[in-house]
Amino acid sequence: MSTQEPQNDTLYAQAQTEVARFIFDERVVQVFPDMINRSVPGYSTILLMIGELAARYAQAHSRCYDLGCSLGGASFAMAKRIQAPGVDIHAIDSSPAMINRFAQLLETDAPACPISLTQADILDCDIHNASVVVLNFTLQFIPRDQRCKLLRRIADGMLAGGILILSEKICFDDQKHDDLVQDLHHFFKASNGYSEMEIAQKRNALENVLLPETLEQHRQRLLDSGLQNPNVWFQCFNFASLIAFK
Ligand code: GEK
Repeated sequence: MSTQEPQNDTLYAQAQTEVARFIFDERVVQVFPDMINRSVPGYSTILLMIGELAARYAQAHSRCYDLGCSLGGASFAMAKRIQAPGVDIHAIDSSPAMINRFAQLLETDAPACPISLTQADILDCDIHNASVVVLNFTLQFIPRDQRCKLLRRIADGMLAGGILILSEKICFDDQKHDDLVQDLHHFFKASNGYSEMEIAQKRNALENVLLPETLEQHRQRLLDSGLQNPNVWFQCFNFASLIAFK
């Protein structure tokens, strides 16, 4: 396991004859904070506000879940702000490299609110007694035909008054608007120092890996899963976060 300091994301800076399918391995872990901040507009604002939402909705003696936690951005944001007694945060990710690095970060910065880490597929995890569930840019990596079942299981494991926060890269039925927001996102990445080649190679790597859907598809699925009032609370170009209530 590497203990190196985080590095700048140069994973796609060199021309590759064949761009491999994107995976969350050790190389991605090393650059992950830089990669997500330079690629996802509003990422730091979303984390800040996940902390605020957890402060409001975490119920005493309940669980908060961070599903597809990566290095624990959302877990740390929640842990810093939760005041309710007896809350613990369950952070789950299928990538061993992510979980190993998150464990190292916890060793140096363990918050008062306990965070437990599990390396597992969120499709197989038990969810219960949940007052706050976070899927921060994770559902987009789950096969589309598995998403309903996962959201039903999440909704079934939630307490009355609990919330689900769902952040996703989204697409639009209106092709003209979809082209515009993709172009604005491209500009955002270029302004953050990514070259045209890096942007293009990363897009190829994510093809058929990151599978976006429309806001309407997300809203309908949340309702079908038994959650209520699904609404967007954050959006920037083709990135949005929704909140839904049990
Ligand atoms: C953050 N939420 O910083 N089971 C568990 N984990 C999974 C699965 C699965 N089936 N599929 C993908 N992952 C984080 C950012 S990143 C988003 C989330 C991004 C994990 C995967 O290993 C990765 O760590 C995470 O979902 C997606 O707030 O990189 O765009």
